[in-house]
Amino acid sequence: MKVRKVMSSIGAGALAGSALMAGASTASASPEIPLPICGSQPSVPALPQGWDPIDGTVPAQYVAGPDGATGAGSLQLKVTTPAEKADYYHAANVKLSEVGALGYRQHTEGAVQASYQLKILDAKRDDGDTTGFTTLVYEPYLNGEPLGSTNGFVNESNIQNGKWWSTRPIAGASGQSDSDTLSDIIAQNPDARVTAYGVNLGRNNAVSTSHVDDVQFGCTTWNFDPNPNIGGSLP
Ligand SMILES: [Ca+2]
Repeated sequence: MKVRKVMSSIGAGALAGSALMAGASTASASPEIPLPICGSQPSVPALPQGWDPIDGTVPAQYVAGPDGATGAGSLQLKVTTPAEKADYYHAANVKLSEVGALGYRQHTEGAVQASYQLKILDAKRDDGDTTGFTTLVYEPYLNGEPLGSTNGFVNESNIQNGKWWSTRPIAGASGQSDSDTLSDIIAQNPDARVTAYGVNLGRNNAVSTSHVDDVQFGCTTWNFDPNPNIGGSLP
């Protein structure tokens, strides 16, 4: 609530594009975090609104379509070799126990669907790593959906209730073969917090092209589109 009071005093609209300010919940130095902007929000190449790759080897692309995309287009993640990785993330600073509804829409041609990911700090690492870093991953194929092309967009809704796996060994989850519900992971990692959320395809995936749209993190849903054609001429 402190954040919202600050926002209202200095004008939330002026900050909505730059979307960075200090965390409000602790007196110690906090990482800058994006403003929580509720509702459906546009992310386009000219104004990504805080979306960036983290360690992808091939860029995520804003593209027109495919059919069924919300608005004019979507975000394309495409890998052509198992060494490639395409990802796109938005910063956050929320305790894992306090995240709201999570979801996305994905459309896949090829082998593997794009995953939804949460970057985590302060989880209980089994190997003694004190940062508690891990990435929690939701994969459609680990949640009852077949691998391969989807023949259109699939709504992955309320995935906070699904099974997740952890890229690092943490209490309650260790690797792809040990997926667990988010609530069980939260129960065993009560201090875990989310530092970023996003979507990913690869590494170690066969040739796949996935389109993603309407990425939901709590009250915010991101609609990826190409730049709008504003038309007219500049003065
Ligand atoms: Ca869209």
